[in-house]
Amino acid sequence: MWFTEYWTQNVGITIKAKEIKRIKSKYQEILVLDTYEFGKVLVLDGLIQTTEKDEFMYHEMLVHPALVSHPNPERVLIIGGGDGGSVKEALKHKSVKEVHLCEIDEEVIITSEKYFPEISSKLRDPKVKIFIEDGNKFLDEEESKNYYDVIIIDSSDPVSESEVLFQEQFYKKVRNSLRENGIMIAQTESPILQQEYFKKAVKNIKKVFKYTQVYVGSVPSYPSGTWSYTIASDYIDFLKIKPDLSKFENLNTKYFSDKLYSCLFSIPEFVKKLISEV
Ligand code: SPD
Repeated sequence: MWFTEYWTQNVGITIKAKEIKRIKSKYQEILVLDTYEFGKVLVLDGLIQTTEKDEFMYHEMLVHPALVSHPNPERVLIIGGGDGGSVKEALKHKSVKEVHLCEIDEEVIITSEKYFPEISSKLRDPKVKIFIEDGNKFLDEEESKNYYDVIIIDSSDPVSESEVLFQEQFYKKVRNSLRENGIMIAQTESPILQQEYFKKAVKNIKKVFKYTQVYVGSVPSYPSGTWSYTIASDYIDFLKIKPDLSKFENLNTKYFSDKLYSCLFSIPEFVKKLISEV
């Protein structure tokens, strides 16, 4: 049997599956595909979120640039990311003392623990605290204010519940929840097939933070295969810092590296042009 995700009205990705499991949660339809090429694949409301084959490409690029850029990241918040891939990467950094995961849909966590044991393997680590809540509301709580060193927005695409996670008001709440030297990193969609989403997210992030940089990476199962990430801070000028090499040690990564970090912000000209238009 075949599964198709429509990336636009005119193009999509089609994957052959041995088996498809369907779970209906309070928020969305969850599919777990057992595929020939991508291993197990997690799909939310028709959109691929995680595949066993390429999850490292996305999660490493989402998590490590922010964690190596921060001088001493101890408290990390992940909004979304119920599959556990970002938690797994964040815990590789020795300085990290606590990781809060705020996922709106508990069923995503349950499904990931059942079908993606490796990706979700660190969700029950003693440093991890899971909150089943709307990330936007979570940041209204007094305890969140001025608390985190790094906030990772591991959202799905800006539709339904996730739409708010791409808005200026939300990024302001993120900024207020960061303490000194705080850094936010957000996935900001495909700069090829989702240019309007990309530009809107970058525009809103730029309105809120003093320093903002975009970088791109490859994720074959995501629209166009080229994905963007936007890192932001009121304290850290990403173009000026040079993280200590020891921060890259023992990360055991398959995509990210110190060499990659050294040219992270050398992005393609067409992406620079899109940013100049926001
Ligand atoms: N088009 C899919 C974009 C999904 C980005 N977030 C995925 C969450 C995986 N942890």
